[in-house]
Amino acid sequence: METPVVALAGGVGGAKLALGLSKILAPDELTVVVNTGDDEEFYGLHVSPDLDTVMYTLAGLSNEETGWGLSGDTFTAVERLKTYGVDAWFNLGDQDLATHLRRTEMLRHGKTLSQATESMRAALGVRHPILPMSDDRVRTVVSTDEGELPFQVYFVKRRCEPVVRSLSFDGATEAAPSPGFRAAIEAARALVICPSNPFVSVAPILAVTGVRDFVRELSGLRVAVSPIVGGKALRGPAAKMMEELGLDATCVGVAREYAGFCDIFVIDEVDAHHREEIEALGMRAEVADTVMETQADKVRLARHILGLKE
Ligand code: FO1
Repeated sequence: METPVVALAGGVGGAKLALGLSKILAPDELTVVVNTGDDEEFYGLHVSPDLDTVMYTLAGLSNEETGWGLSGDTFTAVERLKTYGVDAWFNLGDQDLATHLRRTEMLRHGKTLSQATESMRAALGVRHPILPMSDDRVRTVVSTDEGELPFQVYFVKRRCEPVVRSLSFDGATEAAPSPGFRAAIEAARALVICPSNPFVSVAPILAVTGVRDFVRELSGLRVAVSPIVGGKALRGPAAKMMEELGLDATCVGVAREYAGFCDIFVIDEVDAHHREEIEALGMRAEVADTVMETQADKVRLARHILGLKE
């Protein structure tokens, strides 16, 4: 694979591969573009969960147990909000609060989400660029058997229990890619779609005006990694969502989402028997050990992907 590389990422799964890539590639060889469809205002603050998960992971500060927030954080401020009668179901950690306070203040003073993210990632010592997919407001809405739910209500408050009927990305067609995203994808010699949820992490990025065309026109290698291994999501509701949407909850079902604009689809060793079905979709199937538990796993998968050739 040639550089520079653009990696599209959602939360935890995306952050893991982004970390692996960042251990091999120099800061001018990798740009991580992150979903902001999950962004929401909580307690008066702008929260960007996926941007923060990627930023904290690359800074070595992430909470490995929860997958979100900062390692060793406490929740006394949220407990205090409950004392005031606030229905505080979204847990912002005490240290994490500083990130949301800073971001909100910068946005209120006219800075863009890109500028706020850039300032904080540099302050945390992260050397690789991390960019929001857009500086414009895009919000993922989950249409369920309980009605339309904002993404965080579906995911955190309702613990992904409602049955998903469809997904939409409010504002995506009016949103422009962030300036850095546009520049990075124009310069890119390869694209990696991280093993994030294709419906709620990657789809919002692809829904931003022009992004699908940018990806289609990219001359280098375009590689996607399956977040579904052995018919199960490594994390999160992807498999349950696929079943509810009437899709095949396997790596093949994910591959169908990327057919037409990906050259190589990376599947886990346990899914090697799906190779032919994937190749029938017009993509090359590449078998790898995609489960990333340790840092060595993340670097190993990243190295495998970077070693792919047309
Ligand atoms: N996920 C939860 O399941 N419960 C929480 O209380 C929660 C709080 C939270 C705070 C900050 C943050 O950046 C992320 C947080 N998340 C929480 C995770 C997040 O909502 C989701 O994992 C992502 O949006 C999905 O990628």
